[in-house]
Amino acid sequence: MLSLYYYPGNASLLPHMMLREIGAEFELRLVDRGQDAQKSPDYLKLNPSGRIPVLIDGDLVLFETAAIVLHLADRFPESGLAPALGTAERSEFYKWIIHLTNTPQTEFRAWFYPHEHVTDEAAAPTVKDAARERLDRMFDVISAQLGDKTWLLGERFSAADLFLFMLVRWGRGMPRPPRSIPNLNALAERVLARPAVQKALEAEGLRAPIF
Ligand SMILES: N[C@@H](CCC(=O)N[C@@H](CS)C(=O)NCC(=O)O)C(=O)O
Repeated sequence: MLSLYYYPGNASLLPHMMLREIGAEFELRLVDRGQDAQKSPDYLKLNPSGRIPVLIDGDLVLFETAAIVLHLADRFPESGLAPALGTAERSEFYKWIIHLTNTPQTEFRAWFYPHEHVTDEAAAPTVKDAARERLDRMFDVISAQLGDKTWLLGERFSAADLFLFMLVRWGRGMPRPPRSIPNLNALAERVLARPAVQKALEAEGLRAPIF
């Protein structure tokens, strides 16, 4: 049995959407951020960083969203959420998962949690502003790479598109939201139209406007 520790709209949304795409049997376990449950002793045993998500797969306890993505893609190859091993497409897939996790996803931490990056709280707004500028540039780079392709890998949908969808969603409160970039908006709309994605959003209680 698979269990996903989640909070609505958090990084857990990505593996949640994958589990729905796969059609796997799984349970959702809410981490109550209102109570700081991600910092509770029980949760820290699962993820010592105190961050969401965690996936339990039998005896395996996995934290780090990108690791969970790669694990699920390998565990359910028939889902087609990643190209076949050993292909050039698979390497492109790795590129995107790693780029999205360690470039924009990491930058979003500075945007959402600027106080973590300062010793003087008064400086937090400038950290947020600088994160916004970097995120704007990052989304421009992703948009240029995507071009007029349907999905990040071209004609083939993959978990990387779910990842990008989640990040576009996270940027909805930015002065220049990523959805204002036409090809990013079009990709996010295509992802949003997928029945599995609709189910995940509904289960997390996320309603329009989604991004
Ligand atoms: N690198 C981690 C980052 C996870 C992360 O930052 N999760 C956020 C929610 S999106 C979180 O747990 N925030 C609450 C906190 O840091 O206390 C991953 O990808 O799993």
